[in-house]
Amino acid sequence: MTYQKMSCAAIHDLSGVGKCSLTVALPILSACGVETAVMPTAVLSTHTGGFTGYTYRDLTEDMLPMAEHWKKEGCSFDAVYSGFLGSPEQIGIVAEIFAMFREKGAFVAVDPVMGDAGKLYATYTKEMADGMGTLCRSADLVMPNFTEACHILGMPYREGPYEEAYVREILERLCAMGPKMAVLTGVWREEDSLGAACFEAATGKVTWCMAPRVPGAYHGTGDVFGSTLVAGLLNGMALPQACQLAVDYTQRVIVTTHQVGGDLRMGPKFECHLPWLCQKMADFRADR
Ligand code: PXL
Repeated sequence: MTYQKMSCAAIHDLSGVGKCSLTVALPILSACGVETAVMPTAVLSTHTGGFTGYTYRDLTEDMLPMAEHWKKEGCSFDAVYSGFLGSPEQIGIVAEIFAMFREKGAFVAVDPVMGDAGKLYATYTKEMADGMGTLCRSADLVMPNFTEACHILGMPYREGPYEEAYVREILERLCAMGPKMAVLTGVWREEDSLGAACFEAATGKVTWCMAPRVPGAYHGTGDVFGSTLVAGLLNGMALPQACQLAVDYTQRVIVTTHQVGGDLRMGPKFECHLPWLCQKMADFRADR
C-alpha cells in the first residue's frame, strides 16, 4: 500500500464518560488515517453537559512543557486542532502552542467550543469566551455554532431559520478576524434539514452543506463534526467536500443515537459508522 503521512495534534479535554472532545477526536482522526498526538487540557469524570458533581483535574501547567518536549523530540504536525478549553490561561497557552507548530507548517483549526442554543456552557466565564475570540484570530479555520459565532462577533443570538445573507455576513466577519476559512454549524432554512455552511476568504464562496434533520439535541456531535472536518481536509479534500462529509457522517451518527435512545448524555454513537467514514476517506484518496 502507499502510505500517506497525515498528522494532527488535538488539544481538548479528556472526559471519562459522555463521549466528546478527545474521546471522539482521537478515534475519528485515527480511523481517517491521521496520526494523532493528544494534549488533554483537563481530565474530567464526565463532561459538563447535564452531569453534576463531576471531577475536574486541570492540566494547564502541563501544556507548555508537553509542547516543548514534543518540539525537542522533533515532532511536527500537519494540523493543530483545539476545542474545549478549561481556563483563561489555557487560551493564551494554546495560542503559544499554535505559534510553535505553525513555524513548522501546521494548519491551525479552532473549534471555539463554549456554548449552544444561545447559552454559554457552565464552565465558561465571559473572560474565557472573549479569550476564545482572540484565539480564533490566530486560526486558519474556525468552526463555531451560531451561539459561539454571535458571542465572538458581538452580535445578538438569533434562532433560525437563517437567511443566506445573514449566514454569509457571519462567515465573512469570522474570516475578517484572520482565518482563511470559516464553517458555521447549525445552519438551516427549512425545518426538515440541518447542516453547516462553509466559506473561504480566497474565493468569497459560501457553500451550504445540508442533511435531513433528526429531532432533538445531541451532546458531543459538534466534536464529531469538527474532527471529521479536520480529517477530511488533512486527507486533501477541498473545504466544501470535507464540510459535506462531516455533515453526512454527523447526521448518520445522530440517526443512530436517536434510534438507540437511552441516556443522551453518554454521547453520540459514532463508533458503528466509523467503517463508513474510513471507506469514504479511502475512496477519496484512491480517486486522487
Ligand atoms: O462537546 C463539548 C464539550 C467538551 N468538553 C466538555 C464539555 C463539553 C460541552 O459541554 O463539557 C468537558
